[in-house]
Amino acid sequence: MRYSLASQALCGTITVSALAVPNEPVQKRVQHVDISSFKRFPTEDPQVFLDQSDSTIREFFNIGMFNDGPMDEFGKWLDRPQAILEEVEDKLELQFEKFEDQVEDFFEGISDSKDKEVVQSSKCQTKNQVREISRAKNPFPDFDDIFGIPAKQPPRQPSQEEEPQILPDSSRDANQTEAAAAAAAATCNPSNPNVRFEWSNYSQTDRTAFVQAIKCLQDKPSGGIQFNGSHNRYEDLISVHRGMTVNIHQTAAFLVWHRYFVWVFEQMLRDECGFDRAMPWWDETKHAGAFAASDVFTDQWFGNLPPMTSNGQGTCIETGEFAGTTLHIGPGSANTDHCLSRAVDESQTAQSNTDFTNSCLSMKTYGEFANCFELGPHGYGHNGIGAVMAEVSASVGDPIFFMHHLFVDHTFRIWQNANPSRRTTISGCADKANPCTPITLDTALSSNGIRPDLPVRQVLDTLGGTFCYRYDY
Ligand SMILES: [Cu+2]
Repeated sequence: MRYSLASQALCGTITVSALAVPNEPVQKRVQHVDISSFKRFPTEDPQVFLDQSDSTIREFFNIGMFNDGPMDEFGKWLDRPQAILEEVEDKLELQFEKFEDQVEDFFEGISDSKDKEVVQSSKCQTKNQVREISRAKNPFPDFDDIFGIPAKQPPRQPSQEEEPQILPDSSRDANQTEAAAAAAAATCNPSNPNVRFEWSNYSQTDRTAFVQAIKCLQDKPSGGIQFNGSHNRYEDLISVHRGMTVNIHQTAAFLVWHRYFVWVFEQMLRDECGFDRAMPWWDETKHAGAFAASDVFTDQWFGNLPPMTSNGQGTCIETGEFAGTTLHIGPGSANTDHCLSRAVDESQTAQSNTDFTNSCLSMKTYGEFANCFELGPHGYGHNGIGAVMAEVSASVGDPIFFMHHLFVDHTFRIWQNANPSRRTTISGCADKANPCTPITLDTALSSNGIRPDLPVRQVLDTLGGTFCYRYDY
């Protein structure tokens, strides 16, 4: 199944078409457009345009604009969850038929008016005039204006020569207030946010900088006695996660709190350890059933991933950048010195596969998706890596925790991309009390003071201003 937006303003004719089936185009003159090449929208804020548009157009543009990934030369979204594509296919075809009718009506109208001459004699050199007329009369924009350069751009491969772009990010200010966050909301350009690169697309120098910044946190003193059991700045994060475990797992806070937590971690790397690169993420679906072979688990980076011992125990990690790490928080509520250990069970990591992930992505409600993914690939990832990672409350002790939760956040964002309302609504219980406290857009997410609390409404939108990031696919 392939989609492409065809957009042409050729001598007075605009053709817009959806191509649903290869070799069976519903329209001629199809032009394949990489939507990642969006330059601008007819309204300053793309969201305003989307909000004013028909719901299906909105859905289409939402997918187009916010889809995290490239298209191939046939206009097919790469790595786009198939379920979402299938869901929208019929709607798209209908919508584009309607659109074409409107465009035809519009030009028929022109041919009966004083603009007729303009159109008939337009040829190509008066294309701009036709566009002006079209812009004035057509409820839809001239798509050339939206797309900018209608050429496919190759997937971005960061390298030493071309480091991933980091935009000035006011959210890095540790002393940021709510007001500053609100001000920042006006500055996130959704078409040019920070990009989180999948590990295999993340350069060697970026990998080094990222891992060294984590080690830097481990070498800094704890922020204070409020972080129970902590012996260093990194362990403050373990302490915060453990202290909140009951309310942030198996509640509606799971996805938003962990997104916020990964952001807190990112801000610490930047503000406290000088990390100034793009963030990575780790696509676990590529390594389902073979985590140990992933090159995050190498001597160069996070160390190896040994199998469970014959008596079901983990093995202390003695290779990689975190070799010999002593953890002081955990297991559970204890504060006992213990090593960073792992115990892979690939039958569990096998559950982090694309089918399982897609089955969660097909869920319609926040609660269904969250539950599916938390207990599914998220849980299997923790348990599959094993040992420290398998002990929920103190699992942050293994730095791979953040790579795992970047994968969780990636999936959350892909789920949100399918429908704009998923960035502005939430439901469910914020705790396990009976009756529970309902989660709302104003529910505060806290890191016990490591960074300012943020309300759910800001965390739901990764392009909302406080956050300004997308994933490379
Ligand atoms: Cu957690």
